[in-house]
Amino acid sequence: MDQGSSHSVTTSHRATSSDSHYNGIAIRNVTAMVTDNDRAAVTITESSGFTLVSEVPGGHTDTYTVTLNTVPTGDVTIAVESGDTGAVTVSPATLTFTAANWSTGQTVTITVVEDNVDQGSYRSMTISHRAASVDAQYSTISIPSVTATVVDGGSTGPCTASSGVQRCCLQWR
Ligand SMILES: [Ca+2]
Ligand SMILES: [Ca+2]
Repeated sequence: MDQGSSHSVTTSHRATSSDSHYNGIAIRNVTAMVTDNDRAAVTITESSGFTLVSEVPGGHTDTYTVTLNTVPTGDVTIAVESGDTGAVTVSPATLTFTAANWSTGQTVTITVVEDNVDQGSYRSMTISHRAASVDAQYSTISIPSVTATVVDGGSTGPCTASSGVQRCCLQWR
């Protein structure tokens, strides 16, 4: 049940005892903040914590998984879109989550497009996600995008960027 991001719960107590000093005595109420963990959300987990593909053989693909955080009231489809299909492609293009498989990670594979064109040492591509569902919580949800680092085949430049690029250069240069 979704009850908002958080709400307070008041627990009252009253003692029962054969000791007349304690029987029926009022005990101070306890109020606790309860965080609702039933809020609709989509979790994206990048393998190794980042997404990087390289035009150099051996590094063409990378993957990440997608799961829902709550049981949807209807099927949820998530469209996966590459910001530049001339640079990277995605597969599959659509993920479908049901009340039966919502918590099972579905894998998206990112594949670099080998174009034999020197485009500089690396570029960042955005992979975006858009949900559709009869479940209003999921049809309106904002899903984080994935940033894929694309290393060019002609790259010989110094590795000065993020850890993902550095690892790639160590591995593939
Ligand atoms: Ca990865
Ligand atoms: Ca290229």
